[in-house]
Amino acid sequence: MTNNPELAAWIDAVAALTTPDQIRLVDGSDAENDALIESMLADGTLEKLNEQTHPNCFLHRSDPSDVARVEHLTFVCTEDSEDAGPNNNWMAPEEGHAKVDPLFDGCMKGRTMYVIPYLMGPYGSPFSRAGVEITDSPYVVANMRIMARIGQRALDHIEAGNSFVRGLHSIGQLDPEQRYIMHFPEDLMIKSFGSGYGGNALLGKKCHALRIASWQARTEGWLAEHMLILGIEDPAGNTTYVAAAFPSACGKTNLAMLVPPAALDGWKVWTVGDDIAWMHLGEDGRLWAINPEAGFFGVAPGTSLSTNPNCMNTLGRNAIYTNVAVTPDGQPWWEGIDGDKPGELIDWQGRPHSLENGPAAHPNSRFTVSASQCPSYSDQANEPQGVPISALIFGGRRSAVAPLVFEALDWEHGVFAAAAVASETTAAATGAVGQVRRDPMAMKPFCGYNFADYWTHWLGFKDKSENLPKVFHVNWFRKDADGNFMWPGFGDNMRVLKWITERCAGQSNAVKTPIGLIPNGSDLDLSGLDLDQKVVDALLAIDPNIWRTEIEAIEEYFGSFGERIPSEILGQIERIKREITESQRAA
Ligand code: OXD
Ligand code: MN
Repeated sequence: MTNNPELAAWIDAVAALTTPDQIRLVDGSDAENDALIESMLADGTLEKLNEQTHPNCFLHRSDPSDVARVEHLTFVCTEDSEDAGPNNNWMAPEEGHAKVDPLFDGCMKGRTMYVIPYLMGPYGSPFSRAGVEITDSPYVVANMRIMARIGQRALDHIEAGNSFVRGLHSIGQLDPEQRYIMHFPEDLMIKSFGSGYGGNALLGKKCHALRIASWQARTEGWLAEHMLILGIEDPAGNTTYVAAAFPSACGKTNLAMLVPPAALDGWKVWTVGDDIAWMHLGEDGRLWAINPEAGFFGVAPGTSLSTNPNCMNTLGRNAIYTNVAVTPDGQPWWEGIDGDKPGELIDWQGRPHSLENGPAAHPNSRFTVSASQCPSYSDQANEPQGVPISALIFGGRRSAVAPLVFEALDWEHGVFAAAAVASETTAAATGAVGQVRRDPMAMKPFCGYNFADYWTHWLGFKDKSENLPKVFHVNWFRKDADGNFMWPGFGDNMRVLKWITERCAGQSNAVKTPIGLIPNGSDLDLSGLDLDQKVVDALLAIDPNIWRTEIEAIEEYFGSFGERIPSEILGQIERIKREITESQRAA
């Protein structure tokens, strides 16, 4: 199967443990994919959607107990618990293996074991990394084929002597009581059992490209982040690249594919990635970013021609839909899609839709589709060196407190502001929705090591370069007293992106406040937007009393990291508190 002795030995060991009926090395070819799809149609894993309206599209309904990432069952197994940190569930590696290995024992009996060599990142990039996922799920194979670069070229990369991450996955019996997503960063290894869903099962994505890669990135001096990457082209044809981190289901895919409003004629957005960025310092001191993924695994509900036309024009063909509803004529359907709700629908569990059963599409229903189909896909997306990043943007879903946008005073303050991000939880993970939690750099579920060490790693970049990106914080989700969103969001977010590019070019103004640099209402291009000046002022206002409480909450959160917390972070807290007091005295 392979001339790499380490890989061959691991495949043999896994086969001996899991006892599959057959073993297949996945080559990623069309013929192989067609045969897999046929077998999944035959056994009901997939359903064919309307070929006229959605050519080559399929629906998968997952087990109803297996619909999202399971953070409480996700572990980072390091020798020293302090290395995993309070931000992760921890187990000693020995204990982690002892917990899952018995579950894998014989689990592939009667099944085929697929060996998927994959590459995260463009072919020929010095920053791309390989992995091998062994799985008993053909659905995982079909999704990995879209999300990563799989098959012979990935195997060639491994056989050329490059290191690879070993990921073992079985759906087991899809029993939530026997579900574990285990990471062994010291051994570049993942073991995932009992789930067939998204980030739990497509191991190249969250497990490898974020948890394991963030560990490698710290050791090797780069950054693996939960960020979209986009290019903003101005009317003169200059493109500024930015990377932006938002928690799951907070609009990364929409921002990555944004279509500017008509009033901002001549501006364009180019999509490089919608979920993950790997960034390295270039010789010029700038951060250069690649998207390790090749596809989008996006949240379906809310996606429409008005919220994300580029996405709608991406996902109408060659896509796998998971847990969406279907119309009587076999078209995928979800809450928020264009048009009137059809009178009859089959819901995500395959039942005739009835409101008593909740939404027709699961709130975390997804589409998997190749990035190359996206009309706004950047011609730089496969550049081996990546794209140079001028701004890093962080944000969360906050109905109160955080203003529409602020710019950090410098790198150190930017790292603090990113580490202090809070956001309301969404359906992307199991658990309560709508609760504010700290989600530093949008990496709470994904940082494969102690957050305090992670912030130290981030802060360390200031000693390595004088050419780092500017840092911004945004919040599209402020609500008024009646619970309505105050900012239109979606395409109109271009107005904020425009101000950000202007700031990167040393243009446009800002006012200094204790929490950062805020635009005046007149600094934002609001042409063609019918928004009351009072609303704009409220979106940009910093209330010192609210911010004092916020800083206290941030301080308490950082306190949970004990002595490892970098002094610069504590210094920022003191500075902001002092400046809030001074501003109140002056007022
Ligand atoms: C994702 C997530 O699937 O963040 O990208 O949950
Ligand atoms: Mn994500």
